[in-house]
Amino acid sequence: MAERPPVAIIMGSQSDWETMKNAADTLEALDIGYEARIISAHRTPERMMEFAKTARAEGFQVIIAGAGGAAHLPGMTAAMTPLPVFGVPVQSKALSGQDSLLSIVQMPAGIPVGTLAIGKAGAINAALLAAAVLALNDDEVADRLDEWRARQAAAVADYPIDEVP
Ligand code: RP5
Repeated sequence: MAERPPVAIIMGSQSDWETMKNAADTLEALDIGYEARIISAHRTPERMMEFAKTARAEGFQVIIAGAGGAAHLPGMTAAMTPLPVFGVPVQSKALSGQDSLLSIVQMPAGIPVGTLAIGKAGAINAALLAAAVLALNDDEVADRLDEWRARQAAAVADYPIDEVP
């Protein structure tokens, strides 16, 4: 069996990729391997079960799950794997992601999903949180995460300027 990368990015639909690509790009910037897959709790429940039940044995260490609307994917996945699951509420058209957020964040006690912000910020932060988890046992990842933060800090100007409209 081919060894899996440490992070799985799963999402309910192709339409989630625009958001979840931000997690993928952030992992790439940190030189952390990932596999991105479309897995829907509603439309492909058997694919979800197969993935979640085997994720740890396959070699994944952290799962980032993005979904929108009645967003069951992160919670259902977390119910079937001991791996840490970070949920990204995708900004839905009807309710701007409020539905996604509440669906993901309000897990009953016993099965946790670490829930991030709605949309792009949440996807980026899910990747950074995944990196922080991996960094606990990987000094090279820890160093790259430190460098990423240092670059971010260095890019913030001391003083504001007038922007060209
Ligand atoms: C959810 O339904 C997906 O996560 C997506 O955010 C939402 C809408 O999916 P599409 O109708 O765009 O495929 O399962």
